[in-house]
Amino acid sequence: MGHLLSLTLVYLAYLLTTVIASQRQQHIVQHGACTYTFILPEVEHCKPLKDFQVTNTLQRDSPPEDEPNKSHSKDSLNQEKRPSWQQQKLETLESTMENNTQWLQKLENFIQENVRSGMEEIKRATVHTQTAAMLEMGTNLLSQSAEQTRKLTDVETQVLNKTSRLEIQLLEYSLFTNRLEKHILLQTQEIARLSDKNSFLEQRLLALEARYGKELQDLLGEKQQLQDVLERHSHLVSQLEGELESSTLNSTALQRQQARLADTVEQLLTKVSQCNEISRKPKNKRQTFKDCAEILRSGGKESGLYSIRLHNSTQDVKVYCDMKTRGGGWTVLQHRRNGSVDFHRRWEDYKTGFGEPSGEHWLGNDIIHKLTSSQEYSLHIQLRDREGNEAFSHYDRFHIDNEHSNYSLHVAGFSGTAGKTSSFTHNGSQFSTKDRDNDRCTCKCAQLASGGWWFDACGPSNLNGIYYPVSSNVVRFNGIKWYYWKGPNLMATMTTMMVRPANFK
Ligand SMILES: *[C@@H]1O[C@H](CO)[C@@H](O)[C@H](O)[C@H]1NC(C)=O
Ligand SMILES: *[C@@H]1O[C@H](CO)[C@@H](O)[C@H](O)[C@H]1NC(C)=O
Ligand SMILES: *[C@@H]1O[C@H](CO)[C@@H](O)[C@H](O)[C@H]1NC(C)=O
Ligand SMILES: *[C@@H]1O[C@H](CO)[C@@H](O)[C@H](O)[C@H]1NC(C)=O
Ligand SMILES: *[C@@H]1O[C@H](CO)[C@@H](O)[C@H](O)[C@H]1NC(C)=O
Ligand SMILES: *[C@@H]1O[C@H](CO)[C@@H](O)[C@H](O)[C@H]1NC(C)=O
Ligand SMILES: *[C@@H]1O[C@H](CO)[C@@H](O)[C@H](O)[C@H]1NC(C)=O
Ligand SMILES: CC(=O)N[C@H]1CO[C@H](CO)[C@@H](O)[C@@H]1O
Repeated sequence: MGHLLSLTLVYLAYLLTTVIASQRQQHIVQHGACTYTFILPEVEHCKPLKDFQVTNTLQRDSPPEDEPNKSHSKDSLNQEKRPSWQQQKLETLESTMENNTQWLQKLENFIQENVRSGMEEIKRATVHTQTAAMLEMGTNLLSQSAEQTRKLTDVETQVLNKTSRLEIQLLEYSLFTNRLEKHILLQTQEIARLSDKNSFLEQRLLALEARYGKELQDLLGEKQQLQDVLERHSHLVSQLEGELESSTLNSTALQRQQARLADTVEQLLTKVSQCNEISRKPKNKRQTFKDCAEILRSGGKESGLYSIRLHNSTQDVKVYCDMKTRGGGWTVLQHRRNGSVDFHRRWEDYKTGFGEPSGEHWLGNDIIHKLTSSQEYSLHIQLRDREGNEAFSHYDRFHIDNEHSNYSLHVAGFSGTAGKTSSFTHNGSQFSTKDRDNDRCTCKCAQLASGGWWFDACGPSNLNGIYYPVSSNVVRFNGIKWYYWKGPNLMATMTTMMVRPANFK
């Protein structure tokens, strides 16, 4: 805008210069880097028009004569008296003045006209200049945009290429997705079917649960009743036991009385026989034996079943006596021969014994303890394999502790043909069954090897293992084992454990 303004001013100055003669008074204006020179018109330098002859006549600053004024009238009156050339000159001056005035007006009009047209021209010129610049810029922009367009086209091509590839991939994916969807649909149907089935089953299960719950409730009720009955019965039993004990005591007392009576009767009989000289021997009292050795000594020469009475006990125990092996007199503790008896049993069974003394059996840990702790006993173990080979292991000393010590084993003085080394576990090994684990293994040997035995971890022997009837090459870790005779897989057809007083004969 400033530029335009200064241009306008310059142009104005130019016009003034062309209209008015040169070498006029100049006004210089400094505007920034530009210098503007204004040449102003001056009246005294104005060139008169062709009729304008009089110069310097206006130097006198007097009003025109033609204006009517009282004072001028006076002058006019005076001038009328003056000579006519003066009058003429005055008139000429007046017309010149008028022409000058007109000329000035014309000039003014001309200047105004010119200024207007100049302004328009300036405007037009500015527009032209700017249009050119714009055109150039436009050309530049066009070329640049052409370049850009080309690049864009390249990019577009690439993008199209990629897009088409992506589209192909997308198509593949959508195919794949379709397949998956179908698959999923099938699976969903399958699941729905299964869940239907499941819910049906659940209903049935619930029904069953309800029914069984009720039955369980009933059973629990019955159990409670039974428990009550059992409690009452056990109470009765304990009462009866108490009574039995006292009656036993009573019977002992009676026996003593009987003995005394028998003595008296004997004395009386002796007296009678003495009197009547009839010699009559009293009948043999029923004798009790503490083991088979005593029975052998008192005349029992046949192997078989006998009754013994343990030390400090009133109870008779049925045992099998071996009267043949190495002089006989053996009380049999354990015997196996055909696997008819299950030896994988609980602590209580091993405590009290099981099986029949005539066949396969375990005499009972309590009995063995009482028997072997009443005096010193030796142990004889007789074994037979499938080929009929027999062998034995002998221990000069054998006893086991009571139940409180878990029937700990104590043996000494090993000898025999069933292995050069004793297959028993260490002194002091405790007895274990499937329900009482006292071994020195993190495992449960009684469950692993089966049966009840003095396991260590789990040790080289177990004569109470499972009796395998058929020979096989398979190593049975839970079979009958006497390791230092036949390895881990003995497959014995017969085992016997029996004791006899250490000082026998
Ligand atoms: C004429 O002249 C007188 C005095 O000379 C002046 O007062 C008066 O205003 C004049 N009249 C005109 C019309 O100029
Ligand atoms: C897409 O570009 C690859 C290289 O990037 C070229 O091999 C292929 O021919 C192009 N495909 C099309 C349709 O232009
Ligand atoms: C045992 O004998 C005593 C008297 O000696 C008697 O009072 C008691 O009732 C008897 N007990 C039984 C169970 O017979
Ligand atoms: C047998 O009983 C007596 C006394 O009644 C007791 O001193 C002894 O220790 C008992 N013996 C055994 C092996 O229980
Ligand atoms: C095992 O031996 C006993 C005693 O001889 C016999 O009663 C039983 O029937 C036998 N059992 C088998 C399975 O051989
Ligand atoms: C015997 O075994 C039981 C567990 O079976 C155990 O608590 C107890 O300590 C054992 N007795 C001895 C003397 O080790
Ligand atoms: C086992 O203990 C007994 C005593 O209870 C002892 O006489 C015997 O020598 C011991 N045997 C071994 C092999 O330590
Ligand atoms: C004195 C003089 O020059 N007068 C002239 C003024 O202008 C008219 C017309 O333009 C002429 O006719 C006069 O002669």
